[in-house]
Amino acid sequence: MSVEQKRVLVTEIPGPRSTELHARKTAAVSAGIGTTLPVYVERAGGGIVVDVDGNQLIDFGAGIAVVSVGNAAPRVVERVQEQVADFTHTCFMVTPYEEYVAVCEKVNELTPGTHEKRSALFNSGAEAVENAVKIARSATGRPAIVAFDHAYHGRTNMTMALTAKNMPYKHRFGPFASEIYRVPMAYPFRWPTGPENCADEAFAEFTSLVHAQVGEENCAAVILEPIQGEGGFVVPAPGFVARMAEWCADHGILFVADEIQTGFCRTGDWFACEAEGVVPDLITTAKGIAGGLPLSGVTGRAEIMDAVHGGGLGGTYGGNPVACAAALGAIETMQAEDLCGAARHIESVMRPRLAALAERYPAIGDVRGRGAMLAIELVEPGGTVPDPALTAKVVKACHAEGLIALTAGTYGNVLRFLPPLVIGDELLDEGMQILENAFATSA
Ligand code: PLZ
Repeated sequence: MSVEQKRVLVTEIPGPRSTELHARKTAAVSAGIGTTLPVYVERAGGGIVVDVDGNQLIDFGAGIAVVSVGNAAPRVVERVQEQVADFTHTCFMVTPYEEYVAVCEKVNELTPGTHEKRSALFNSGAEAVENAVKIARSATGRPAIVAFDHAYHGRTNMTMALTAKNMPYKHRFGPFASEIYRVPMAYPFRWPTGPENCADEAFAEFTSLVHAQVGEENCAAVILEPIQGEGGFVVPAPGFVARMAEWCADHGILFVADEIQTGFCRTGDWFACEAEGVVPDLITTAKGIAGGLPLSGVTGRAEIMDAVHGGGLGGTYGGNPVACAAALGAIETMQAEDLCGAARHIESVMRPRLAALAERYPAIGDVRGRGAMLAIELVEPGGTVPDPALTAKVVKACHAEGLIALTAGTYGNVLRFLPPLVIGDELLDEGMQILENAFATSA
């Protein structure tokens, strides 16, 4: 690895060069584009991000669950360099190329279920979700799509409609796409009658709302993140997803798993649905698939994916050859280095320490997630009243010590951890130590 796997702080965070660049950003870039941590990056690899001031930060964000194989992962770099020198673009819909087909073959093989599958490739996660909706409507001839409380599916018009949270994603951006219906999420920590009743009651509410407010025969698809991402790493109550998927199948409703954040080894399996034993009809993927290059996909049952008329799906750049080459390198890395195993190892290191932290600080109301997708939810002790102020304070303290940490959650009170799966134990330990210190000084 070309970047030394060591945290180094040589200036305050952000340092003077980053601050200078940030002033240029403010003058040149739309204020609508936010910044979590204004350190400007020069290089990155493994579990380290190097900034323009020479600081080396520990990465617990992986660019929001993207560089699971590490930044500039050797197999990704090699394949991209070869591809970029051969050709950069022809448009797959005009004159196709093998790399696109090879990515589809791989994803068809790796996603849950042994049935015949087809895939289509796009550029961003939101674009994959848009296309899953198009495919589901076309295949079923039905209009309605059901999404969940706390869901996040993107920032385009259709995906804003599917996304639950107003600020910052939807505020003043309406009107939104129609025929989107929302149902409660089986969110154990916040279920009004307690976590033990969550799966049963959420399932009952789901079926009752779909029946009464949508009508099963009007419903094309239900879309769910098997572990919610931006919504706060909400793990649905055990059994909920399987019952819901089975009920959908009984009513000719497609079950779409949005695995854009959870997919490609992140949760310790290739896809998070596997832990529930659920085989979705359609799966959306992006983020981890291509080691940092923009690529996304929809994968599903052949008869659904092929129901769309010829030429009905596509886009100029969808499945760009360089992004496909990166994906082949990333997937090869996941297989060769057993990154599903690495994600489970990360959980075995982090979860006990998060649990111990929760014992010490009653503001930590819940520790949850799976694999290398873990989170803590911060509340006023003893209850469920969100504490976004403490969350912001802790994350700021982490940043100041050179740990890239992210928040999430409808109420902005979740600290989430998404390290690259190739991070070493020393950095993982040091990152946890920084988090523990941040609680000691903030809580
Ligand atoms: N579905 C489950 O997590 C992207 C969003 C960051 P795009 N999550 C990170 C931000 O603030 O924009 C995401 C996701 C799930 C869809 C998406 C959308 O993927 O590649 O950002 O379009």
